[in-house]
Parts: sequence; C-alpha cells; structure tokens
Amino acid sequence: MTARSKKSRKIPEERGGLWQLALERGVSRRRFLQLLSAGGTAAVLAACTGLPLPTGTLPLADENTAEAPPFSKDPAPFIELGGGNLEARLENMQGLITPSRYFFVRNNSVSLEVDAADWRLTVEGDAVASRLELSYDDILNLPSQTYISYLECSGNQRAMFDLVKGQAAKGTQWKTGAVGNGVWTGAAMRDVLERAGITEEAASVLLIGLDTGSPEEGFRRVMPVEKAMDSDTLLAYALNGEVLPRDHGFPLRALAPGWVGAANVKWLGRIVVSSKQLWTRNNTTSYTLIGDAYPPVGEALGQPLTTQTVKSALALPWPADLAAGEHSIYGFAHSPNGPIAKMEWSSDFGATWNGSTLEELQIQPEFEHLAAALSDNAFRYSWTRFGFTWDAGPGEHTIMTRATDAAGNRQPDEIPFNEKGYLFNQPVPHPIRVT
Ligand SMILES: Nc1nc2c(c(=O)[nH]1)N[C@H]1C(S)=C(S)[C@@H](COP(=O)(O)O)O[C@H]1N2
Ligand SMILES: [Mo]
Repeated sequence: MTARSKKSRKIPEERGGLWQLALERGVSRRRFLQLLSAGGTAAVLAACTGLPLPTGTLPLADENTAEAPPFSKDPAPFIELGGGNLEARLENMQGLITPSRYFFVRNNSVSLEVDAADWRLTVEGDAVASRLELSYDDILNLPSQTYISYLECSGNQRAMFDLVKGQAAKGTQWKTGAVGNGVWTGAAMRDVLERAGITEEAASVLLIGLDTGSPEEGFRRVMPVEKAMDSDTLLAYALNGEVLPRDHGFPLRALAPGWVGAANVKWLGRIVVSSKQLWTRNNTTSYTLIGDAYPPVGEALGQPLTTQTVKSALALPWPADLAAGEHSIYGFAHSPNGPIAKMEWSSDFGATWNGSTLEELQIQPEFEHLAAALSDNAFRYSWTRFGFTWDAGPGEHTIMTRATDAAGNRQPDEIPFNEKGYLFNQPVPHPIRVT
C-alpha cells in the first residue's frame, strides 16, 4: 500500500465538512472512501447530491478543438442578452430557492473549464506572513458553512434607466432577471487568510479569477479587508447542494453576501493581500458609480460599488399578458441589510400603495433535503417571496412594487443617473396587458 492510499484510509475524521455532508446523506464510510479514491472530492459531492459530476471535472475529448461554448448550462430557459449573459425569467422561480438551471449567468468572457485536480488557490502579497497554496481537497477540508443568499448583478434593472427614466445607461440591458437566491456551501475566506498569516497592515484583498478575456489579466476585483475577514464571506464550492456548476465558477468562487455581483469572483485562482489600497479597472472605471451625484474617491472616476440596494420585482414576463379576472401575483424582494419587513404594490404609478403578503422564509420541496445542512441563521441573506391578489380589468396596466427592509430602508421614488447604470432601485412599473 502506498503512502498516499494509507493516508486516505484515515481521512474521514479529518474531512470535516465533506464527511459531515456524506454522513447526513447516508453515504457509508466505505463508499465515501471508494468515491474519494476513484473520483476525488467532486465525486463525493456528486454522490451526496445524487447528481452527475459537473463537466468541469470530466476529461476533455481529444478532438475538442472547436471554440468553447460560452455556457455549460442549457440557455433555453433564459433571455439571451449576448456576450456571456443569461438573464433569468423570474416567473420560472416557483419557490424561495432558485434552481441552478434558472440561475442567471454574467460572464465577462466565457465560462471557464477548470480541472479541479490541477487547480490551486494561491494567497500572497505584502500583508501575509508567507505565500500559501491550497488544493481543492485542502479547501474542502476546512470547516464549512451552508446558508442561503441572493446574488445580484449591480447592473440588474439597468434597462430601467432608459425605460423608466428616459436616460439610457451603457452596458448589458438587463431588465429584472440578473438575480437569484441560492444555497451556498463553502469555507470562510477568513480561515484561508488567517492560514496565510494575514497581518494588521492588510487593507485590500484582490481576488483574481482565472478567466482571461477581460481587459486585465484575469477578472479582478478588490475587496476591503473588513469584508474579506467577515465570517460570512465564503470561498464557495457548492450551490444548492451540488458541486458548484462551471457557469457559476467551478471549482471555487468568492461569495460576498449583500455585495454587488462582481465581488463574487468565479474560477478564483489567486488572492493578493496588500497593505495598500489597490485600484484596478473594476473599482475605478467599471463597477463604479460615475455621475454628478457621485464625487470621485481615490483613483476611481466615481464611487466604487460595495453593497447592493433594497429592491423588488414581479415574477412575470415583460410585458405580461393576463386574462381579465382575479390573479395571484407574486415576486421577490431583497436587501443587503437583512430581511424584508414590508411590501407594497401600486397600479396607479405610486399614487396609492396597497399592502402585500410576505411569504414565510421556507425552502420549497425540491430542496427540502438541504434543510439539514443549513448553518444557524441560514436565511439572513435570503430574498423574500411576496404575493397579492389583483383583479385585472381589460386594458394596458402597470404594477409597481416597493420593498422596505427591517432596518427601515425603502426603495426610493427616484434615484440619480449614473453612467454605467448600476443599482437601479426605483419601483419598476411592470407592463401588463389584460384581455
Ligand atoms: N472570474 C469572474 N468572476 C465573476 C465574473 C466574471 O466575469 N469572471 N462576473 C461577475 C459578475 S459582474 C457577476 S454579476 C457575478 C455573476 O455570477 P453568476 O454568473 O454565478 O450568476 O459573477 C461575478 N464574478
Ligand atoms: Mo455583475
């Protein structure tokens, strides 16, 4: 018996999160070891969830020289916006958790295919004691957390600058579907930074994705050390109990709950911890609020984005077609500051507002098997589903919705313009034709 296989016989006790997950799924110790030696940790995760291995872990066909397809998932249920962007249809989402087949994708280039066996995460920079290199197994061996969080692109609802305010903003013209709500599993980013010996001087944590195609070498986004060291910020390797799909960053992505989508770097390969405030394209010209209302900060042309804002949308096609009569209308609302406390809707452009029912934060039957794996307080970053009954009369209508979070933040009547169209959160007048 080789040293390597001897070592793997002892693994379960040290496997922490993954072995725990296997136990919860009723995978025997023997089967766990078999899976581990045959297909590595990805095979164990796949067995735990009863789902096939992600294509990212399968060998490439030899003749596969054609240009890589931009996505690994079926684009059919989405609105294709061109480039690497798949907009979700909220009306497909029948429960609290967004199935990954309906989860939006935002790629600055294409979905990268990474072999987890060769992949390493490196942590370096002048504000760590020493350079650290971790394998996929090393990451899976760290203590894990599982919680629900929404993930939203800062450009979600960008089309509304044009459609609602009459001033078009540059960028992908998302309507309301650049958002989803997932069950995420991962290690705390803090644990990895501490293992590298992060120092008191640390100021910026630069996350670098392995995808090229963006103007800089890899997709780069700077995170302030406070957010990187927040115990809720994850290095995530599973979505909805499955191995993280390739389109969402297999093998590892950052998860920065409440923060703009761009902070959640996919196909993460390098972390640079710096004692200086770092500036890159993605916190100076992109993912930055630029406009009269946003005085420049540091080397940025405006205000670099941090958190998302309180927001809501109806789960209806755009425009929606309904038959005259009573309808149950529903939608989703979210805030980076915790739960939604109040929802209102208006069919007269906000002249009068009506109360809406907030649904209990509860996992739908499709994902009930994940309930046991949830950490304490696992719904704190979840979106909320809301609903109301609308008696539709024939004609052209609009319905607006307005969310207020538990901290008292309400969607504003009007927001100032910014050149790249980020963080639109005025109530959206959703067009509905009734016949
Ligand atoms: N490496 C890498 N990470 C990335 C991106 C990217 O293009 N490359 N896009 C970012 C943006 S702008 C968003 S909104 C989210 C989208 O995550 P999703 O595609 O999993 O929904 O990923 C972020 N992480
Ligand atoms: Mo984004």
